[in-house]
Amino acid sequence: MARAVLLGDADGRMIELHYWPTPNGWKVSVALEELGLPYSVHPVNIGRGAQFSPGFLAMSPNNRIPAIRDLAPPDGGPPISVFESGAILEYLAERTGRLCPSDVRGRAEVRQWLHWQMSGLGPMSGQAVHFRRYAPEPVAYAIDRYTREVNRLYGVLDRRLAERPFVAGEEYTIADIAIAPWIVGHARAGQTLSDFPHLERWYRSIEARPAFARGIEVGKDLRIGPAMDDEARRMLFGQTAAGVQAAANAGAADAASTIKDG
Ligand SMILES: N[C@@H](CCC(=O)N[C@@H](CS)C(=O)NCC(=O)O)C(=O)O
Repeated sequence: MARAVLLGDADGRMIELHYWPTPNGWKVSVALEELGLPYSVHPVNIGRGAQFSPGFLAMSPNNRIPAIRDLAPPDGGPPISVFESGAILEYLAERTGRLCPSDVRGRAEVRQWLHWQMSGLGPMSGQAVHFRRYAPEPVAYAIDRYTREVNRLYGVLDRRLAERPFVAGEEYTIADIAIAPWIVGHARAGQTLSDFPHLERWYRSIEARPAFARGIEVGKDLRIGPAMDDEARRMLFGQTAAGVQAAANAGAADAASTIKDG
């Protein structure tokens, strides 16, 4: 029986990207650019509470960007939404059959480095930047602890890249796409790239990819700088279970305007 072919939104864009220009958001904009999938960008102003809007929470119950909605899923069914950047990268790779090898060994390589980024490099770099740039007063122990841990992780990555062009081997994969956006802010995390020559060589080769550059540019004018205002601080750093519930009940900001056509 013929299956209805869903082409996406009115303009034929199959993926909605719910996004703010941060390292976790860039992973998905970079992947979508690399894959050449038609997508629309829906800014979620996390400094103004848009992550608590009911529409966004329905896709991303953890009130964090990024999230996607696939308007034309391959099974022909209703839209599929996915949150967590690692899960989104895996979804897109599976959806397209690209950016991840098909053999069991190659996939295992990609997955372990993807999860290494999700559980280690991302959260530790986030804490390092938080205590180095955003904490209301300097906390030497926290700065030292997270800057050292990020340094250790850069060392792990450097050794890995000493023996292969890309993180998972010979090919550029979603593991590279997960990691590289977190290297963009290496100075903010207290790291010097020239201390890690293999990592630096790899990062320069990725930075030179047009799709990477385009992905990082998506919504760049929206970025929250180091001079974060009080409202953004409260939204981002004051969250508790009760506070998030209250914001969700209040139905915070509307996050549905499109800023870029894919
Ligand atoms: N593990 C999550 C982390 C996502 C995350 O931390 N997103 C931040 C921006 S980089 C965010 O949405 N913050 C909003 C908030 O803290 O409410 C992922 O990789 O998707």
